[in-house]
Amino acid sequence: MADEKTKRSVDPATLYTLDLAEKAGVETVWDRLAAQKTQCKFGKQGICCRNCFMGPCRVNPGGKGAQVGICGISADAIVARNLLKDVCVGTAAHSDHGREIVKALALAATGKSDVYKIRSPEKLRALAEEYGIERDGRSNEEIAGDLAQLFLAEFGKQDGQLLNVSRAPEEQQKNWAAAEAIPRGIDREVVTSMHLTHIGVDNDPEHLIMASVRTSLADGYGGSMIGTDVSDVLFGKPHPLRSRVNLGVLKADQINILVHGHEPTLSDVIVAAATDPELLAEAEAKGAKGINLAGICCTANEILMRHGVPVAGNFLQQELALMTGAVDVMLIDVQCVFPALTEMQKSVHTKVVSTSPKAKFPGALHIEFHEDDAMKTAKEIIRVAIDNFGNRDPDKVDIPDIQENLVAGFTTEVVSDILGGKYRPSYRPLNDGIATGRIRGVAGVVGCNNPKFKHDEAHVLMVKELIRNDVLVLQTGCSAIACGKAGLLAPEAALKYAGEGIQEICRAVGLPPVLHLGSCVDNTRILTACAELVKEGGIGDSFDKLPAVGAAPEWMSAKAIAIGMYFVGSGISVVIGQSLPVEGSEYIVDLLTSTFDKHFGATWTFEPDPIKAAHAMIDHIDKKRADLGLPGPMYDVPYAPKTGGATPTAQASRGNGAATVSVGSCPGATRIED
Ligand code: NFS
Repeated sequence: MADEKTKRSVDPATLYTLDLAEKAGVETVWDRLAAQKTQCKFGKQGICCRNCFMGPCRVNPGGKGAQVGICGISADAIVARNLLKDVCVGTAAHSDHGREIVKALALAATGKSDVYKIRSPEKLRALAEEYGIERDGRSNEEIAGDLAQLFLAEFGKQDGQLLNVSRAPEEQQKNWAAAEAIPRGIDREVVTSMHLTHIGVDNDPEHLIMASVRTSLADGYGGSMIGTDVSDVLFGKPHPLRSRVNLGVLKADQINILVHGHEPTLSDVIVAAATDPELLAEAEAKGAKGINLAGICCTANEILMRHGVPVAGNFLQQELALMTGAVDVMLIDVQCVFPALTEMQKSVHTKVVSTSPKAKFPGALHIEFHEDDAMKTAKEIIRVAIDNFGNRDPDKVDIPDIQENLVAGFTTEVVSDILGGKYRPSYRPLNDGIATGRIRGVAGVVGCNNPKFKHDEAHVLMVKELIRNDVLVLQTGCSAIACGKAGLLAPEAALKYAGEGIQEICRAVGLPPVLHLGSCVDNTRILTACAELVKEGGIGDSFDKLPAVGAAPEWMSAKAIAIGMYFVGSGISVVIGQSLPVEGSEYIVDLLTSTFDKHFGATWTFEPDPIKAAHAMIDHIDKKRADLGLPGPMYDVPYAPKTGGATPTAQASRGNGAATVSVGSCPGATRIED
């Protein structure tokens, strides 16, 4: 295989199918990245302003050319305003997802839906208790109706504060109040922040950044947190289960349906429909040995967590899955879906079926999904796959025989149940493990793939180095899928990769060293788990004091920025691979990477080398331990050498202070002096 190609991924199934794509002359995301040539540095640094149409303006702080925009706005404010817009987009995406799930809860409350039911009355009643909803003598449906209305009101609330703000420790709430960052209503924060970014409104850089914190908190403690809680009520609370991951989960002799996107309202129903005896009989009549369901991206994580449905791959594998020639339908809904899929389907027999009223893909077969008709739509889509099975060319089916075992299904509650035993749920053993230094600390490693980085490499290297140093790792999203493919979520990973301390804990309480907590919306499980650590006591009485840290080494989406911002705003420092698009303003870089510590007790760090990033995370954990007066790690091991850093692909990302990328795609643009 050509050297150039092996630079693209560490995953053998990805390399195998990349080879298939090359032989078929089919373009992939890596080819399209290369076709971009050099990317616009003004955009990358956040100093391109398109907020009014006197522009677009490009400013070049400290260099040649314009120092301010045509309206007179400073580079600092342009950068802050652009970042705020990104946070709005990410928050809107998560929160709109959350809204749909609450609407499905309202439907379940009517008792008339054949698919949406209260599958976790326990969680429903726990939430009702938390929010003061009457439970005695009332049916689950009655309670669910009240809960749905309460949550819907969170989206439309105008003033006051979101209910879940009170789930955060007091210190965080004080910090937010001081920074005017307490989120009022979910939709309100997005709309108000978008207003702030209009020409001639807010141009105070710090004020804009605080608005981005407030908006991101409306995601973390609003849309996303509600989305996770209600998904548990509707689709069942996840429990640890075994499954498999990577393209080898596709089956040559069965009808393969891949679900790709984010919303469990559809994918969960597809899981039920795929076992319908009538449909199975129809599949058999067409010569298939069954209906095989698998997933890509976060919708895969949703049905993996609750049903053990195998995961075919993460973000950068969505096109390559089609190259196996074995996917009869790829069902897409919203977020992280390449428009290129509809072009890709032309070279194979796959039918791409779009389902969301919010996302149409020209060239896809559009079968619109509505919650009140969910099962009928799910069956219709499965029938498209059954019919399309006959169009498969068996000679072109080429599924890499590559898959890994994994364990998923961890939640805030599950960790407590496992540690404390079913009748005495508790975080005490975990807190004790951390306090003694057997576990050095906790790291959330989450987020996307990005073709600017060698696919999966940064996730895998970072997580291996963390667990080797006795840091317990919590994962979600495409990062969890990456580590699953590398065998890090398998039960035997502790013995193979973890340090002695983690091994002892894993043996004693039966936890793996890397816990899969679900989709990106489920990053809120990390917040609620941290709240439990604080409540249990002994390792810090607020989030910013915990020996805990977050990372998104291969991030690429606006959602990732919103997530990072609500973690940092919550006092949990975050290390990301490529920098945020803020480097056109030294003031904003300094605010996010340093001054934020005074406001929130946490900062952003930009570090593309995952080993260096892991070491920065461990150092951060050690500092938090020292601040708390906790002993050092029980089993200290030397750091791994820093030579195994992430490999940038065609479009090199930059490390701190190492920018050399020239401006190419803005006509008339000149290079910015670094
Ligand atoms: Ni998260 Fe999920 Fe993956 Fe990134 Fe996209 S699927 S919500 S944004 S790419 S982790």
